[in-house]
Amino acid sequence: MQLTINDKAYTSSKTINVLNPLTQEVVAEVPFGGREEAEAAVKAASEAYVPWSRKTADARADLMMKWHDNLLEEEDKIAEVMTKEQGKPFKEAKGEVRYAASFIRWYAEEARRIKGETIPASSADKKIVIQPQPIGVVAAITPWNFPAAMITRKAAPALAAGCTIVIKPAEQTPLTAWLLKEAADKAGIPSGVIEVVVGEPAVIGETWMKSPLVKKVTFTGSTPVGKLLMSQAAETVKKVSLELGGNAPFIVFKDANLEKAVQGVIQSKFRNAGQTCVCTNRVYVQEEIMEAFTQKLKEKVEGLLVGDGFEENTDIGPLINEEALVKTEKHIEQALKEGASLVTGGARLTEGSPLFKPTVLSGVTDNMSCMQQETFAPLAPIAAFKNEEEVITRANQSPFGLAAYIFTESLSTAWRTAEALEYGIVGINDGLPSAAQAPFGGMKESGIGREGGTEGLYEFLETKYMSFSI
Ligand code: TXE
Repeated sequence: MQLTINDKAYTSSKTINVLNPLTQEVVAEVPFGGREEAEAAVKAASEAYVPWSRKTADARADLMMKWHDNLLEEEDKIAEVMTKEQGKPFKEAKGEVRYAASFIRWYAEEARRIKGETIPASSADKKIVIQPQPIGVVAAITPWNFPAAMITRKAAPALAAGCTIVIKPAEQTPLTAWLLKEAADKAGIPSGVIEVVVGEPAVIGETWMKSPLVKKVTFTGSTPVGKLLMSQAAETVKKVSLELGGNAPFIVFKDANLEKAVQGVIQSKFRNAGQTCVCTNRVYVQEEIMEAFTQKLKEKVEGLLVGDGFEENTDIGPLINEEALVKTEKHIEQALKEGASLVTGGARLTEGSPLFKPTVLSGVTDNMSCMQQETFAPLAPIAAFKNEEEVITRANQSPFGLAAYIFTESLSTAWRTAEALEYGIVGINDGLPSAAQAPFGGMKESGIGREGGTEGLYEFLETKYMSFSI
């Protein structure tokens, strides 16, 4: 695989193998860059910044739309690579390519609507004009769970705003990132506007955080790395957007439509093998319906097929690596030891397999690690609750605040609960609340800033005001 920076091929002395998480076969060997490559990318992005930011919004939007079209044209090719390096079912990978493209389209349209305003000044001979301007070169560090969408959700608003961007994809999934870059090149997006560097995370991160040329960092990944980047970014006072972990509560009130609620858990918990930051992590069910709900969920979960993502009927692929499997096993083992019951699943498909059976636990308590930490696996722990006030308190007892879900047929219960939850995203009878036009992001330790929607665009814009004396 030929990686380039500023159109020049780079062959780092170090390489890494990209592994197929299902078979452990080597999908590709790629150069693993370091400081030199990180600096070269920033230099290229910095040189490309002025010409790109001075293009008309129409010109930027047109190029972005070509990028969008290229992604859709190459949907199968990109999805195939994604399934190989990440493991998610091919049909889900195709869905992700379309989702990734939807950010490009939405922001291409939005690029044309970046506008300022005038405000009345204190005297008649003064005019105050507010004008948003691109922030400059942006550094993006992205995770492996959504190898395409996490890139376009950052790159599309950056490009629309007039910024250029350097991207370090996760070392597990560099190939999808590279295909996105190729599609951008083919669209005619000038060299330097998007640069992708595959390489040493800590070295690249530190180089970019120290660089005065980088004006903003946007990161999706684990909380410890987010905190580290934020502290490094402080040195040059960069603008920071962080999308970190979650611990999503899924609350089912006794008046909920059970079919819908069960479907909501399936969508929000088992998609991508449970490796999604908005994944349901704790299911709270009102005690009156506990038995009926658990039985229905058990039936649905037992209908999910675990296997090779290239098999047409596969619903759940492998977990990303052995570490993720061991963490899942530990969470289940600890919960069972402390009194939880196994409803279904609970183990790998076969001994040593990277495939984990979709699992439901009942009778869990809030102090168990599966309720305290993001398991990031197909594990749904269920706990009972008595009333609204109690469940809101328990749901909010977390340092995280990304997504929450409420299932009820009562408008007033939904409204009161949604307002009281300390979460950036609340799905109400909806297990799939993410959308390009919505401001995705979390409260508390789940992050800073929003991605998607108009809010996501303004993360890449500075506000300037000009005061005219006329
Ligand atoms: O994350 P990391 P990991 C959560 C989830 C998961 C856990 C660990 O709970 O189980 O985090 O996942 C780059 N300087 N989420 O280990 O390490 C890394 O190369 C600069 C939630 O994969 O944070 C990759 O590109 N960069 C989540 C990116 O950070 C560094 C998505 C994410 O990897 C770095 C993924 C460093 N020192 C995991 N160290 C979500 N919010 O969706 C690593 N990286």
